[in-house]
Amino acid sequence: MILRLLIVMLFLSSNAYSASPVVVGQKDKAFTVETINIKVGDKVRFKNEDPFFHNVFSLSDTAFFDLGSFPKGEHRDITFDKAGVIDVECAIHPSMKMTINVKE
Ligand SMILES: [Cu+2]
Repeated sequence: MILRLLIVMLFLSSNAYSASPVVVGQKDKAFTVETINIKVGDKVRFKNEDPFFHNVFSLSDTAFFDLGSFPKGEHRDITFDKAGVIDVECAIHPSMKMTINVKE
């Protein structure tokens, strides 16, 4: 009984943890972090902190996405459900690159 209760508590606390996203900002035409290490099921928030648009995308097999153009102060969230390496870029600023490592 106690073991089952512990498992339920662990499950609930791990869910609460994954609910808060890892923030990757776009500031001064660059990503605020070069690399992040996350786990399958984690959420990443791409937040534009520049006074102009960014268009964050990935052509990686692990996670193929295009967030579209979004202005200052806005963000887009993505939950990563597959392990692997993801190269993230900006369609508007070719020098912008960062990497997401998703582990099981
Ligand atoms: Cu950009």
